[in-house]
Amino acid sequence: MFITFEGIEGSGKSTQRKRLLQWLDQQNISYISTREPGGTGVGHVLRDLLLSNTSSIVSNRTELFLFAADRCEHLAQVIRPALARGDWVICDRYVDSTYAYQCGGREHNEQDILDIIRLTNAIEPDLTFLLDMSPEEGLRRAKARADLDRFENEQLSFHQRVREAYLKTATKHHHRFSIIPSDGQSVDAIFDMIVTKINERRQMA
Ligand code: Z5A
Repeated sequence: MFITFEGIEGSGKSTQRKRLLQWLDQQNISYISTREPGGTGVGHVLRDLLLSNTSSIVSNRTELFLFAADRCEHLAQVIRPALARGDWVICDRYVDSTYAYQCGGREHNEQDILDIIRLTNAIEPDLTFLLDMSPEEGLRRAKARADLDRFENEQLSFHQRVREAYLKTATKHHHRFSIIPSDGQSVDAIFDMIVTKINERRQMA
């Protein structure tokens, strides 16, 4: 199974991904855990460029193409080989982040973003968990944890557009999305919803 976690910063993706990895260990399911940007050696370099506050990127188009380049390498080096071996792939952010941040946040033309996503030849995930949260709460958590990166430093309106774009794409791709309302929910309660959904999907397979 190919499972992705999506949501605004601080929404709990990493926390839930780690819980899921423990659960997969208990189930004796072999998996790889990965993320975008930065799932490969090339991706590490791109991640630094994309997230650093001192990055010299000025064009939003450059940013878009760097995320796309990161994904092409990630698919070729990590995701496709793992799925071919029969491993589950658990990925923190993927194509829906490009839609939410570059189309929603940066306000690129929607069709251009869909075309770029198509050109990366991305495999569609089986399940995508959208940890839906108010940007105020997500940013509060992000600020409490560490220095803010280039995206976290954006205005609140940017993060509101990101959230709206996520909800829009989740409605469009409802066959694979599970929207999890995460404001005020405990880590355990969210994880229970995730496992329930995965078990439902396994029974259907
Ligand atoms: N980006 C893009 O623009 N286009 C693309 O195509 C792609 C990405 C792929 C990558 O950042 C950036 O790249 C991202 C979008 C852009 N923008 N930003 N920023 P990232 O993925 O590396 O970083 P992030 O999204 O900001 O992740 P994060 O800050 O690590 O957040 P998280 O993983 O969702 O949350 P967390 O680390 O699990 O939890 C945050 C804190 O909340 C932490 O202290 C937890 O202990 C706490 N937490 C978690 N769950 C709970 C609950 N349920 N209750 C209370 N507290 C909780």
